[in-house]
Amino acid sequence: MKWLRATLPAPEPLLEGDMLLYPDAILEPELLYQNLQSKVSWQSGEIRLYGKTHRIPRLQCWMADAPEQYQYSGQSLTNTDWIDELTDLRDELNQALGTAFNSVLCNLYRTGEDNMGWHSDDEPELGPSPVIASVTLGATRGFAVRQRGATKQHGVLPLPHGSLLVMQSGMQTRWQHSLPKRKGIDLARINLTFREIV
Ligand SMILES: O=C(O)CCC(=O)C(=O)O
Repeated sequence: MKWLRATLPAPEPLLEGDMLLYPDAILEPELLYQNLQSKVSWQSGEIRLYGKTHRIPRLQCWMADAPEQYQYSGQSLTNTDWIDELTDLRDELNQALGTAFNSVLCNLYRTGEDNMGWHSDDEPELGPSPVIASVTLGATRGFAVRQRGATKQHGVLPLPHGSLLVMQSGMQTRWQHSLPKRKGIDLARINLTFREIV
């Protein structure tokens, strides 16, 4: 099954080209959203911060060719088997973007209460200047960015159902991002970040 538009429209460059937004990139976003909700083995993880264990405010699942474990933002993720939808979409993205993605981190934000804190995706496993493709399905949520070293938010980009955001090679060294809580959202959102573990 094809999930990515064969010809992507010209992207909207943001942050001086560190991010490219393709608002309508996924061909059947509703079908992909439903399939992922039911087929991905969503897990509830824990994180240890300052000696205390906290439940992560979202569900997640990590699929990769290798390795067994991935250290990500203070947690250790265990590899699960790929599902067909995501190997298809990974291959289409690699073809369209000239990337070599070999893993995907899936996040399920059940309601507007689920969120992700400020971080850069700068784990050593990703190499010094990773390109990351981020696909959004379901609820539109704001993707917040701020400069690394800053405390003030630079802006918030709403990511709609079926969109593709490509974080280019300079993004993780210059910027941090987060997915803040948003009141009054009952619809779930799925985010897929395709990465290359080098
Ligand atoms: O859900 C999002 O759009 C952000 C996901 C993210 O920051 C990540 O997977 O590192």
